[in-house]
Amino acid sequence: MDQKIAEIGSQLQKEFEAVKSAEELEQLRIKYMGRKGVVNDLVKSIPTLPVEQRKTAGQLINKLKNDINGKLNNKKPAEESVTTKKKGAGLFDVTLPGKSIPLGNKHPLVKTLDEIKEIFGKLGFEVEYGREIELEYYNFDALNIPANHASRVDFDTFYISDKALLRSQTSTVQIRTMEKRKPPIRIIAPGKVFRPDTVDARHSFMFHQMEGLIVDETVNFGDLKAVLHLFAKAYFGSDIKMRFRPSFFPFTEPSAEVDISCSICKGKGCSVCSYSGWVEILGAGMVDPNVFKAVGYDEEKYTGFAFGMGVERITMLKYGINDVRLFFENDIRFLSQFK
Ligand code: 2NM
Repeated sequence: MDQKIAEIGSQLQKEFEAVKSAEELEQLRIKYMGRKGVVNDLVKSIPTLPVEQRKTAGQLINKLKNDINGKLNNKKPAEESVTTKKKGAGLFDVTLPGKSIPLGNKHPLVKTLDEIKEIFGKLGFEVEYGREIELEYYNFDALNIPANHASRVDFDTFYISDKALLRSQTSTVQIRTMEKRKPPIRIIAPGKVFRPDTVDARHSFMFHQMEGLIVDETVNFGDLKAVLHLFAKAYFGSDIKMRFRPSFFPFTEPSAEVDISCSICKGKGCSVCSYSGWVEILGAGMVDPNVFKAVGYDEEKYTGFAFGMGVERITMLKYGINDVRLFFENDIRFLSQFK
């Protein structure tokens, strides 16, 4: 038996050395280790041996098994490296063009928000954030929108409870900032707002607003026009024109709606501007004295202006996007266009 096992061992060694491919190696594995293989035959013959020889035979067979397994495992990587070398793989041609790795990019709304912050930052505005769940007081009362007043309907609101709601405008941030700081104040407040609108190409129940506020002792409507004109030229391009139309907001007096010459057709008339040549980009006005009273400012001493714009809206006007839902569907074919 010992003799036989030793012979199998040396036979195996020779056959291993001759192996050239993975298939041949597999054949060898089956021949020795398979269910009807050489090693199993040996195991089966143990009961035919005299009792005193069985133990050593068993040990020798186990050792042979381990040897074969070791050889099988060691042979594989060696085998592979032989073939890879043959094919010339593992070497590479440094003159080939590289594979480009696709990079992500900022969401178009984040891009717009970054640009807005940059432009107003240069004009000395600080950025303030507030909370998305607000009290009725900050969303309405402090903004000179009395209870049961018809104008509350314009800012249709998701109520959470009697007094708590999802803010429908970021003016809440302005009120909280004025409550905790004294003038001079120069801030912008970007963020999410919520209104129970039915979703379509122009409406979303959640969108982004960017409001701004300046309060000081001599702020006037001319300052408002200058700041907004500077912003519009920086964001849309220096060739745009701007116009102010009289309007009404409860929190500003006087109030205006502000248009720019259509950035898509340059004012010539197209479907984006309904062939008028003008598109509305924001609302603004001089802060109503009642708002100053609500935050405890001396309304005889201070004046200020405020403005608000839709972030989705100005992004759509700049790039000619015709459906607000595109911002929230996360379709990579849309998002990847804003490098
Ligand atoms: C707008 C238009 C006009 C506004 C007013 C205030 C505050 F708090 F100072 F009274 N914040 N934002 C305002 C003014 C917002 O959005 C279209």
